[in-house]
Amino acid sequence: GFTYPERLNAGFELTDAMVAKGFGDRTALIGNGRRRTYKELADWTNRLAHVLVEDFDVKPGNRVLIRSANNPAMVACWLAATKVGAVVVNTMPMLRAGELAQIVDKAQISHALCDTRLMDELATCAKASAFLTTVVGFDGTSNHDAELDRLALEKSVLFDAVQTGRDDVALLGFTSGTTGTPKATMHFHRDLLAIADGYAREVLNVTPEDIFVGSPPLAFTFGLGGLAVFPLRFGAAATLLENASPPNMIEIIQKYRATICFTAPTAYRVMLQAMDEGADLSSLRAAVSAGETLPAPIYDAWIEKTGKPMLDGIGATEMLHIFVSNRFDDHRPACTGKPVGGYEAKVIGPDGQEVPRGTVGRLAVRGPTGCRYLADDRQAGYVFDGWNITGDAFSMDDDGYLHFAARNDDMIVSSGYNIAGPEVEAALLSHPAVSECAVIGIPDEARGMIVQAHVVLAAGHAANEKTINALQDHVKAVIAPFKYPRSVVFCDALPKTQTGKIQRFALKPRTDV
Ligand code: 3SK
Repeated sequence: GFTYPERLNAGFELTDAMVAKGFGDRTALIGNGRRRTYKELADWTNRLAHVLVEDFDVKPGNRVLIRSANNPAMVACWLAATKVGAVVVNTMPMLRAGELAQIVDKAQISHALCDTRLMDELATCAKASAFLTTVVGFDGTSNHDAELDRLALEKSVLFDAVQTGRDDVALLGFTSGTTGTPKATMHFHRDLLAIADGYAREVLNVTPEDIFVGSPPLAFTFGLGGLAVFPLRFGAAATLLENASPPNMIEIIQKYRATICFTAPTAYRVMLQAMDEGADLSSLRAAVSAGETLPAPIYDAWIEKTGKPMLDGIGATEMLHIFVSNRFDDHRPACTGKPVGGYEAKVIGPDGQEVPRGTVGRLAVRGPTGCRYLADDRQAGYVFDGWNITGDAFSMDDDGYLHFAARNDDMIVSSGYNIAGPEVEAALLSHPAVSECAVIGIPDEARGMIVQAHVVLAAGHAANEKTINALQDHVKAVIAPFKYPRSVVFCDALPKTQTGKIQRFALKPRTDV
């Protein structure tokens, strides 16, 4: 494990402490066409911290929601809220009012900092909320043209970060789980540093010369680690893209000579094609792939084209970040590697006992970070005897390498996003044309998986393209649009158990559409 002082504030450690260590003039963040040094970031976050305390009465322990796409202002808001001892909940821009309300209620959020371009859905949520009393807008384009920014301009660049304890909760990472009912995982100030001091130091060997790029939203702990904590912990730079499509990432890698990329296999497939067409991605020294199974052909093609391995890893919001990974000098195709320093892993059977090598079972892991659900009965199902029992099925070979077999749950992973089938079903069922439905993941060349909805129509509705479009638009309107069923098929009935429960596993992917 790692030892940290009893009084520890991760927001301070990633800003002012870095200036004190001599990184003040180095670039910390690149975004919205501007570079910001560590000194500028420290000053910016200190001004914001003053606003939070003096103008909005944020107290240590208050839960503060941040709503934004990936940009420097979001990172600054997160660091400032962390400095004042708040518990931060980062959220994705695509979330709708209903999804935000679930988060606000679960985490009892009192304050929200919101990119002014994304205010509508949050305002709808706030109007109906008993908890959310204060919503403040910030300028995600970094032109300082919103309430939070204007107030900050008046403040001092010096702020004494709250002396939080190393075991005080700093972050709530939300995960929708298989039922679609969100769970919040609590992470301490020390956890935020431990993922950098473990994975980023040991596996990536991050140096101040590194320039990070990637696609995961900062609202996922995968993105927050890879695009904020890791670079800032080591005096490196992060490039932040509001739209991290593969072409945009390719452009940024070439423009800034980025060295470390965090994204999903589907984006690496596009990068391989782009290299064939002349793109120069030779600056990348580390290509981290997680969130989806890495197909061996992509892994092989990457090595062939770049001469460097792709680093496949497995992480979880519950564990904060990656805990099993390949290494630059120790990697194999179709293999997720070995536990990251500080973590132990084993594969267990239904009785909780370790299974023989080569046998598929549930992956259990323990280490410096671990699952603490906020007020949730599901804690007992996830953590047993100090071991975190993940939702993934793996086998361990004779040499101790872990091999992914399947997800144990109903989660559909599409282009790196986790989509809970039941949530999509609930959205479909709220449309009058749907009498019954079930959602499954089906293989897809470009996205790994896509959502396929099997729908039994209500009387009077036609099984045609118009209805499909209407259902897709409806889902996009009620939940985050990335969750919509890209494939919709109609059927007369759904397979059910004798007690009437829908048997999703009995649904076969349909390609006749
Ligand atoms: O694989 C994931 O789902 C994940 C989640 C959180 C942090 C990191 C990763 C890779």
